[in-house]
Amino acid sequence: MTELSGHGGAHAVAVARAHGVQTMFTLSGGHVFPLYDGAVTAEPAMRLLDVRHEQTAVFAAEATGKLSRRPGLAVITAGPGVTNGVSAIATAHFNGSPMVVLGGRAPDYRWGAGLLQELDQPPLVQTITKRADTVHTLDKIAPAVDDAFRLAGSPHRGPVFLDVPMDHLFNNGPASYEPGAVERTPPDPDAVDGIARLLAGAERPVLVLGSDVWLDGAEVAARAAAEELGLPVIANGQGRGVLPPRHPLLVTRARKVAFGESDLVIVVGTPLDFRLGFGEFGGGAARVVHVMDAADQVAGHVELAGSAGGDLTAFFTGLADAAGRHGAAVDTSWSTRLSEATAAAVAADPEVLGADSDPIHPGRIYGELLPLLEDDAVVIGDGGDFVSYAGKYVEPARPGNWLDPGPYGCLGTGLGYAIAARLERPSSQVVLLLGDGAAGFSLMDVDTLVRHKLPVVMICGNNGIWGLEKHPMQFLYGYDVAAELAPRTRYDEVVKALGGDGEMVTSPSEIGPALRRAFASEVPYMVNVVTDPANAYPRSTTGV
Ligand SMILES: Cc1ncc(C[n+]2csc(CCOP(=O)(O)OP(=O)(O)O)c2C)c(N)n1
Repeated sequence: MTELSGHGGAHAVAVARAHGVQTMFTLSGGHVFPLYDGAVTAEPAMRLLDVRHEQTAVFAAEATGKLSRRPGLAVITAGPGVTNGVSAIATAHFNGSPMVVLGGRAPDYRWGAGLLQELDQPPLVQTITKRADTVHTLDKIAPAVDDAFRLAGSPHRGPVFLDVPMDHLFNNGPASYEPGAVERTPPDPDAVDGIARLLAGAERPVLVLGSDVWLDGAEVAARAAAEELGLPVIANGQGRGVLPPRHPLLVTRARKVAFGESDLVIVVGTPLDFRLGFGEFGGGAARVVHVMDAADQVAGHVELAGSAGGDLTAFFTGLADAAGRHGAAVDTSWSTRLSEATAAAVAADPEVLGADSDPIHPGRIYGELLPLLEDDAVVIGDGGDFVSYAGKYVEPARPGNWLDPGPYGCLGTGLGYAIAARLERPSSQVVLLLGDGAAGFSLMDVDTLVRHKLPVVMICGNNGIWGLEKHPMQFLYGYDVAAELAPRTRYDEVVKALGGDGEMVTSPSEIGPALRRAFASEVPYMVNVVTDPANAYPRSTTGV
C-alpha cells in the first residue's frame, strides 16, 4: 500500500511519477492548478511542458507513449481545454498509444448551477478511450490515476481519460492505493501451433510487422523469428526498422508483388484496415492470419485461416519453435523473387530522388535528406502527398522511430510529436516533415520549441495547395474548390518570428546545403521548400 499526503494534484503527480512519467504536457487553466503545484513541489520536480494549443499537449503525450512505450501524460483544463484535445485522443485510440489525459472539471459542490465551463466531459471521449471517468472524492484520485496508467499501458494500449472536479483536486488530505501492474497475457499455444502448421504448408508466405510489434516490445523476437524461418517481411508504422534497410528479408518495397502472389499473409501488430487492403490479399487468394497483442483486437471482418491474441514476444518465440518442429521452410525461389522485385523498385528511385525539375519535385527533398539521416533519427510526417513520398522513400534504421498519424489520419500531429521526440531522444536527429496545409494546424507551437529550447529540423513541402485533396477533386469533378493555399508563404519567416531560424528554398541544388545548415543549427529550424503543385503522389488506395 502506498500512502500519500497533500492535495489532490500532488496525489496524481506522485502516482504518475511512479509510472515513469517525466513530463506533464499542458496548457494553463485554473481548474488544473493543483496538478502544476504537485509537479513543481514534487522532489524532484516534474517537468512542465506548456504549449499553445491543447491538441499539441495531447499529441505530445501520445508521441511520448509511442516512443517510450510507457503512457505519456497530458493535463488539459476544463471545457474547451478538453474539447480541443479530442482529435488527439482519437488519434491515440486508433494508434493504440498508451496515454493518460487528466482533465480539469467544474466543481461538484455547485454542479448544475451554471458554472464556468460546466461540461460533463467523459461522455465526449467514451468511444475513443479505454476508460473515461470522473473522480468524485479526494481519496479516490490516487487509485483512479494508478488504474488509468495501468490500463493505458496494458495491451492493447490506448488512451484513458479522467477528470477531477476542482473542489476535490484542490482538497487536502491523506490517500493510499495499491499499485497495479501492467497485464500481459500469452497467446494460446494451440493457436500459435496452428499458425506454424499453416506456415509449414505455405509456399509463398509473407510476414507483416506493424506498430504494436514495437509498442509491445517484440522487435527483437520478431526479427529473430523472421530470420530463423527465412520469412520475407513487410513493415508498417513503428514496425518499420525492425529489419534494418537492405536486410535481405525486408521486402516492403515489393509489397505489391508480395501481397499479389503470396499464399499466406501473417499480419502481426496492426489492424487489417484500409492500409492493408482490409485484409484481402491477391484478390482473396491468400490465406490470412491475424495476430494482435490482445484477443479483442483480432479482425472480425475477414475470414481468417488463423489468429492469436496476446504477448507478441511470446508469439514470435512460440512460432519459431513450432514452425521448426513442423518443418516450415520458405522456398528460396519465393524469397529470390521478392528480393529481385525489391531491387527493381529501389533501382527506379533515382529518377524521383534525383529529379532536377523546376519547380521542385517533392521526392527530390528525400533524395537530399536520406544521406543526412543518422541511424537513430526520429522522422515525423504530418501532411498529405508530401508525407506519402516520405513513407515510400524513408526507410528507418531502427524500430519505433517513424511517427505517422496512423489510420485516423489527423493533420496537426506535427509539433506535438516533434516536442515529444526531442524530449525522448535528446541526442537524436528529430526531423518533422510538414505539408504547408498541415503546418497551419500546429506551427504556432514552434513558440513552445523555442521557449523550451528544443531544436528540431522542420521541412515544409510547400506546394501552395491541399495537395491530397486538390488532385482527387480534380480527378472526380474536373475542377476543385477549397483546395488552394497562398503560394510561397514564408513559413520559415513564421519560425524566425517565433524565435527559431529557417530559410526558403526554390531550386533543387539548394536543398542539400539548406538541410545541412538546419542540422548544424541548435535551434528550431525550418527549410521551407517550394514544390511543384502539379505533382500528385501516385496513389493506389483511397482508404474507403
Ligand atoms: C484535421 C484534418 N483535416 C482535414 C483532413 C483532410 N486532408 C487530408 S490530406 C489533406 C491535404 C494536406 O495538405 P498538405 O499538408 O499541404 O500536404 P500535401 O498533400 O499538399 O502534400 C487534407 C486537407 C485531415 N486529414 N485532417
